[in-house]
Amino acid sequence: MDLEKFMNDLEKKHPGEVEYLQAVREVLESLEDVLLENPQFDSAGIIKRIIEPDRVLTFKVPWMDDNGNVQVNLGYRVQFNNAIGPYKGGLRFHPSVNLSILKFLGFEQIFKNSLTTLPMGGGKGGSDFDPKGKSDTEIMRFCQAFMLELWHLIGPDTDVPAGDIGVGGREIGYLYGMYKKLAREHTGVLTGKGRNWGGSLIRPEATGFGTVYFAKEMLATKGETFKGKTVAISGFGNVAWGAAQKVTEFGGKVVTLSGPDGYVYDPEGISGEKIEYMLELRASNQDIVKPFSYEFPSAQFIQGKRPWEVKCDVALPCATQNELNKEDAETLVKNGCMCVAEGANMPSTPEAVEVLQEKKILFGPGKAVNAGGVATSGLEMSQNSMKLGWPPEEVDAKLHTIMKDIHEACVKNGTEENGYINYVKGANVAGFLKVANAMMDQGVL
Ligand code: NDP
Ligand code: 2IT
Repeated sequence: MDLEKFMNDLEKKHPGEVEYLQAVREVLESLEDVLLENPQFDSAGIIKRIIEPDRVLTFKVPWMDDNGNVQVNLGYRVQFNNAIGPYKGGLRFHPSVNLSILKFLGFEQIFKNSLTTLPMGGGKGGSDFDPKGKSDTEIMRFCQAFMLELWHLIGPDTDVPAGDIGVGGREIGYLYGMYKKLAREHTGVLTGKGRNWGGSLIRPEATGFGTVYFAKEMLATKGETFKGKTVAISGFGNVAWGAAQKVTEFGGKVVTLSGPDGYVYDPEGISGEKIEYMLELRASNQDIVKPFSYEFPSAQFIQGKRPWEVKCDVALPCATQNELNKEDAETLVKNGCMCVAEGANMPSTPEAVEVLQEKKILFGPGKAVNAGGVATSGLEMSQNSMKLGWPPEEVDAKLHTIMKDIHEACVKNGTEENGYINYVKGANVAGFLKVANAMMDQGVL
């Protein structure tokens, strides 16, 4: 396959969809050997089919703000691929949301969901709605208006949305309430639900916990553990919160968090009540991390900078895409960082990944590292189908096993001749093979 020609043609078809094109290129680069060894995939047009979503649904979301003004946002659901299960993936509410971002996330989700070992296809959705500065009632009205359009496109065996940036427990509650009213059904159509109404225990923590379970396996390949390690985390949302908890539990010291305004550096470590305060900060809809430094005097706020300039052993980017670039990667390497594991989706630029891999730093891509969130969503779907709820220890044990299995799949499919584990290749190959074989079995669709 001539990758450059293929990517040129794809760019002509989807001009300007930078993030989507970036995600497709990364996967195709990893699949070179697999495609040579399996010419049947080419004859069945698997690549041409897997890179285009089954369908893209867009709608307008009109709603009224607290001042009585009518606001109109755009809503989307990208149903990408359902070869191995119902479409499954989060909803993102952020002003930066556009089709390119949702297509990149939906595309990544196909392989991530395949890696979880659970039967889930790939999808993603969201809106350019900005939760910043909105009141609780505005958020409720927006969620209700959004669901008024989305509800007939989804279903517990069709398409199961969940949270992502800007969509947490509160939003899932409002969305689910409206779905239930319209469909007149109490089903597992959304995951991340409240514990008393069908949600799985530890789903809020799962992405962050899973990220650290995966990073623990990565460190173990070098005979290392989290004990005594200094850890830099970006973001201060759901994923960063779960990751900070688990790193602390494993004996590591989290020294940074970040927001769009800058980062906080706390040499005494971010643990206990400081981690709990992150929840307050997120729920305030203020979009800034600076108040953390007013609350805790040991924390210093560094405006407009990213946390990667801080000396650390392990870096866990948990905020958003393309937040760790080539220079950041070079700084991390220079400062002796041994492991970068992506809690967010595609936070490292391709140039940053190249630097880390060239220097043989442990590098885990988002679709493997952060798969614990959607895996626990899959467990929530199972519990809903069975009308049962498992205790937290049981869900956590299953999550831990899944993350170990994903790590093993990456090692099996990504270990190079020199012994270096190319987790990017390993995750892409393992995730792809299962979906491609299912597509082969099901005919040209
Ligand atoms: P949250 O909304 O809870 O938090 C997102 C965090 O990233 C916030 O701190 C947010 O700040 C920050 N952020 C957003 N944009 C920027 C930016 N441009 N620069 C710096 N910080 C920014 O979302 P999650 O924690 O759920 O998601 C974080 C990442 O993890 C995303 O990449 C998401 O796709 C991924 N992920 C989430 C999963 C989940 O289950 N929730 C599962 C797997 C992956 P602010 O909102 O103030 O801009
Ligand atoms: O990126 C992701 O994997 C998520 N936001 C979670 C998706 C889900 O369906 O739980």
